[in-house]
Amino acid sequence: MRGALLGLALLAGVAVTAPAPRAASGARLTPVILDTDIGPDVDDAGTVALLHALADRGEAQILAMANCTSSEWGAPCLDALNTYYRRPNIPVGTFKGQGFLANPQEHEKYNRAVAERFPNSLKSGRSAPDAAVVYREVLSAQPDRSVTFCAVGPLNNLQRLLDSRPDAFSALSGAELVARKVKQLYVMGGRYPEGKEWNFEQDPAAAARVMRDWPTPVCLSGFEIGVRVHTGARLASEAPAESPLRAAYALYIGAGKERESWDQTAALAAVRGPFVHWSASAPGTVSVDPKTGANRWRPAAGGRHRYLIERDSIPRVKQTIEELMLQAPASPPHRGLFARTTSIARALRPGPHRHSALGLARR
Ligand SMILES: [Ca+2]
Repeated sequence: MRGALLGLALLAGVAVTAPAPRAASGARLTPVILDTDIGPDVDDAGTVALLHALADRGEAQILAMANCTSSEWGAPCLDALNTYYRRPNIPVGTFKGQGFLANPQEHEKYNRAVAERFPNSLKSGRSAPDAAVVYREVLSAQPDRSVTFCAVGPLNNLQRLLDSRPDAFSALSGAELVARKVKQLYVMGGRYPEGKEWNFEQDPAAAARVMRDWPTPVCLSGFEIGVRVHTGARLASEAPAESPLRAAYALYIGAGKERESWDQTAALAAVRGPFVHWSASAPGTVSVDPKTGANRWRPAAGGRHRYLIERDSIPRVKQTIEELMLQAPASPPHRGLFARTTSIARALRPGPHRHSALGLARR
């Protein structure tokens, strides 16, 4: 099956470079870096859980994560999820500049609670290193053309990586380092073949720059792919009370309710490739208006950009994503690890719908 998919990928012109490391099962292991705006929406938390599940299944290796908002709670929220999933040592960076959200406090419906109430070693984004520095350090230690980047928020961190200068980790510029070490980029962003979507609109200049200059093949999961895949309702009844993922969904949308799965689709395709659950467009070029974030894909021979196209039924994609989000961490919790979570577990008993003034119109 893998061979057939590889052949399909080759025929379709998808980048196939140096073989990835093999998991114990013999399957290809996708080394992945996740860039996320965790906080303004909750599918980012679902995506972190999904990546850990894929790592526990021997399909992915999580190299690093970074938060791309200005919220001080994004990085510790990521660290808390990583700690719950038994990978507390994943490097976590954060955007250090003034970000795209005018008032980050309005977008902290769950990331602050998870950061404050679930074990993690960062406590605040102020203790997290700069995302571009984390990316440079991690990339410099990887085999050439091996790393899969997955970006599920605005692209300001990726823009800063491209703009980064030689440092103690690498004599290469950011763009050179990406060209050397990265195999491919998956992005949740835009609509296809054209339209407008929240991630590109938040930092249109960054989206335009990354789409224009990112030197590897890019596969995009547009708004239309995740919008019909609703997940998260089962967490309230099937995930343990000490799960920070369950807490995140309950705080964001209300226990037992569902949310669109924009970001999970990009991460699932990043790890498994575009053709396992979807198909992909022909090669082309995505252009983004640097003022409005509106995007357009045009076919182009030798183009680096493809977008996902629905193939599997919506219920089937939903089930795949939900099973991964509900997958328990691979080993039992460390004794005492959840001592501080009892108050949030109590707070998260099913109750009135909790979503606040932010509402549900993310995009
Ligand atoms: Ca996101």
